[in-house]
Amino acid sequence: MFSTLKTHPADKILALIQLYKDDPRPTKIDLGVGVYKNAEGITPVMRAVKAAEKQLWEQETTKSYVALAGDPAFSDAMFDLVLGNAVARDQVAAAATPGGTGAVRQAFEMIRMANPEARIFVSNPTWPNHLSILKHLEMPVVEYRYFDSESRGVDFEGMLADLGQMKAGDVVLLHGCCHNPTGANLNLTQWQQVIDMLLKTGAMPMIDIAYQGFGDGLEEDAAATRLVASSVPECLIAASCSKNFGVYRERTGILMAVAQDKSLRGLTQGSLNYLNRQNFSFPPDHGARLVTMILNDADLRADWAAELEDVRLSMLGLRQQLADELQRLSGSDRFGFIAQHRGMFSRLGTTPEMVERLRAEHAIYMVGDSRLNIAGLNATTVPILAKAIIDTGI
Ligand code: PLP
Ligand code: TYF
Repeated sequence: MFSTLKTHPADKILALIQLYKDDPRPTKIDLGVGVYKNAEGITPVMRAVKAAEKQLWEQETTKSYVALAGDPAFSDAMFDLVLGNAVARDQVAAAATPGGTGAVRQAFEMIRMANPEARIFVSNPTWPNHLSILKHLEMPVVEYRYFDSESRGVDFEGMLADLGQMKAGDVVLLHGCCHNPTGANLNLTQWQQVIDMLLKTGAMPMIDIAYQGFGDGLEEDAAATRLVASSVPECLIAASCSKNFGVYRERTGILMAVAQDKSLRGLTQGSLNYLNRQNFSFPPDHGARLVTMILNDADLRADWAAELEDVRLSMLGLRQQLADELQRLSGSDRFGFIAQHRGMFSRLGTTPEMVERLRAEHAIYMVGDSRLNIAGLNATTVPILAKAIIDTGI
């Protein structure tokens, strides 16, 4: 039986982790996988998470099953965090999932169940897992232009032109904030134009939001998602708590479906429950419970928001430092985009050969498409990276 299995290409981002581990050079710098690291290179457990875990350990009396869609209190708390007042609560169906990836997977399956012909429009480039899951599900994919390799910003004209090809029954996958892998994002005026295009074509948006609080702030990063949700009849939102709560391995995420009205919400909720049951039954609870406790307790929430803000500002500071250093060394503004990008990532826009040279000659690890994790840097390594970029001739 097993001999009939095919080999699968490895995830390039995850493969880098091993390559980095195996590199004996003490000066090596890891700018690969998208995990937040502080200046000491540590991915800390957030203070509020530790405090909630302590409380939970003291108070938890059972680990019996919760519900197929997870704890309704988690759905309520995440609804408030992501959607705020954008839509009515009774319009939204929601189910906890194993991480944001689980939410993405369930969203795609729900789309396929509702319309087997649906084409999924994805940005070029997008997070590789989007493509790999869509391929696994054998769903049709159409790429839309996104990254402008000259400006390293968004090719918005190209994007809108490509989205003009959508029709009713299609879905467009949009990154709610902090685009992965480019770091280039739409402004709210551009989001409004995308919404106008959705209304014109009748296509449905699916928003993947995995970095709320990492870009311009918790509220600011949710603004586009809220604008979309309040403007279109239906949408799907896959949200991850891995990064903004630092609970990566707990697998904490949620899929929310904004339905046209209350009656469709019931049908949609039934489908979310059904899909959870088919794929993994009850979703993981531990991370979701911690998130709920934090969001519902004024002190824990304030402490979490403050720590998250420190994380955000530290990444912004590193961006500015890197952009300034590159300006000094290159005598030009051509790296100014690094300070404009938002979130954990920036795409340098150079070739795989140059990325390979950075690894071979300077022990600097970034993803082959020239995506670098800003949080992998600190004040000492920024000048080392900047010099390596210029020495390599990028
Ligand atoms: N979507 C995007 C764009 C991501 O970058 C990530 C990565 O972390 C996720 C979703 C989901 O992550 P997780 O499944 O770890 O919550
Ligand atoms: O893009 C990243 O680096 C993060 C982490 O298969 C990640 O989103 C990367 C690859 C993967 C799962 C998570």
